[in-house]
Formats: sequence, structure tokens, C-alpha cells
Amino acid sequence: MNMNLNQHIKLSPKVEAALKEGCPVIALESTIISHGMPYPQNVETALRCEAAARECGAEPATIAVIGGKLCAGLTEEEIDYLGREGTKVTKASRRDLPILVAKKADGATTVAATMIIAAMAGIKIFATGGIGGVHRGAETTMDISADLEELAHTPVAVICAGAKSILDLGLTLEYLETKGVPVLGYQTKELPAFYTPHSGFSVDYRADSPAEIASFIRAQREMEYPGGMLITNPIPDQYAMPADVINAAIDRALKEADEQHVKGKAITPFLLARVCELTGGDSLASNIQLVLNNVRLASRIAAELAK
Ligand code: PSU
Ligand code: MN
Repeated sequence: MNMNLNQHIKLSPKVEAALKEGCPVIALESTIISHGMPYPQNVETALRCEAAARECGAEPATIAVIGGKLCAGLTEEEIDYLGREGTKVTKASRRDLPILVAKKADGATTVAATMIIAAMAGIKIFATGGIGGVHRGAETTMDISADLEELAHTPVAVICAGAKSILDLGLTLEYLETKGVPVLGYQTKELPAFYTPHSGFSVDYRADSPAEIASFIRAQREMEYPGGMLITNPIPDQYAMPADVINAAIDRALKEADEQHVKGKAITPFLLARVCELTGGDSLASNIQLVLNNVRLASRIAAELAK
């Protein structure tokens, strides 16, 4: 790590020790805490994710920008602060990191920004809920998440539950194909749609075990590919939402966003909050379970990679 970069990065003692010893470490994002879930479930979920990673033998590195430092591994107080502040914290994607560093400010990192900091810290595996993608209507709005570009450039494997149908799933897959990002399904050939295991779209490859996924990641690293990989892990059936209920809520939320002219970085948080309200919290319960499920898979992949 060069000195210029080093001064901006702060690893928690546990993350630093685990990395030094070659023990499994997984990254976790923080926009999901500040902008993805309401308080206090956001903080509870973030702490449960950390505990789940440790139970599976991986050290969790929750990532955020605090006081201008690119942090991998947060204290409970820092997680609580991000959760309480909620959308008052800057939602930080790739473009925001240099500004937050210079201003010594705080930011909750999206999938893109979390990947960047994870790569700087030497963390190869990252678990989250859902990634950003190509929005519906992107052919006129050009609203395509920076998360997709990051997957094309940054060597971190992201475990998610697919993408929500607030996005155009077909165009999201096309974009990833153009950018050369492998998209895997864990024990399935179908792209999961976040709240439900089914989208009707196919992924590129099915992988049946954490060891097999680790072998794909290892090959990608050995070939010195610059980009990452997307591993999609379906929500367990017992926690899935009925498709008609969730689709009705998403359609209504999209219509409201359009009527209220919600744009840019505000749109994903707006849709997530509305879907949660419209389903009376049922979607939040599903969201929490699928994130935990992804953390467990990511930890097992990290353990295989550490062998
Ligand atoms: N999808 C979710 N929950 C989330 C997000 C997406 O189901 O919390 C967050 C992630 O941090 C993701 C970001 O990286 O939203 C994408 O935002 P945008 O579409 O503005 O790039
Ligand atoms: Mn966007």
C-alpha cells in the first residue's frame, strides 16, 4: 500500500489482524444501514450480520467513511451513529469518496464505494442485500448505478440476493455481460429477484458449493482480471414474499417516485422506504433474512479462499 493511500485508510484491530494472518474476512456495506432500512432494525441487522460472519469463521469488516478515514471495521458506536443519522449521512458512491476524504466528513458507502475500500484494504469478498443496477426507463433517464461499473473494474466478489424489480433486471444483466462481469447463481440457474427467488431471467453459471465459487474467484485473480464477480443467492423460500404482493408495492412506489420527480441518488432509498411501508414491514423482515443468508454464504466462500 503506498503512503499516500495508507494515510486515508483505517482498519479495525481485528480486521487488520485477520488480514495479516490470512484468515477469512468479508466486507459489509453501510448505505444499507443509513439508507436501506429504518432505525433501529438497520443497526440490529448490521450487528447480527457481524455476529453471523463470526459464527461462520470470518471477520466482518463493515465499511464506511468516518471523519474522512476510509474505515474497514467499525465500532458498535459508529454503526449506531450511521443507523440513527439515517439519510442525513451522505450516501457515498465512487464519486463521493475523494470529497469526503478531503473534507474529513462521514459517508455511508454503497456497493461501489464499499468495493473500492475493500480492495484497498485487501478484502476480496463482500456480502450485501441487493446491488444497484439499470433502472427501469434508463433508456431515457440514463440512470445506471455506479455499482455495475465498479463490478467491471474492481476485484471484489459481491454476494447478493439478485436485484430488485425496482430495476430493469434484463437490462442489468445485459450491462454486466457487456462489462465482462461473471454472474453466478448459488444452487440455481435463475437470477433471484431479491424478495423472491424467481425473476424468470437466467444467470451465466450455476455454482453448487462455496468451494466451487472460491475456485472461480481464484482463477479470476490468478488471471489478473481487473474486475469482480457477482454471486446471486436466492432468498430462502420460507422468507420469500408472495410475488403479487411485492410487485404491487414496487409498481406503486415507482409510480409515486415518478409523480414526485424523485431522481438521482435519492431514488433507490425512496423506493426501498416506500416498499417497506407499503408492505407493512413484511418486506423488511424478508430483507433482513436474505442479508443474513448472504453473509453466511460469503463467509463460507471466504473460508474456502483462505485455505
Ligand atoms: N438495494 C437494496 N438495498 C440497498 C441498496 C440497494 O436492496 O441498501 C443500496 C446499496 O448501497 C447500493 C445502492 O449500492 O443502494 C445503489 O444506489 P444507486 O442505485 O443510487 O447506485
Ligand atoms: Mn442512479
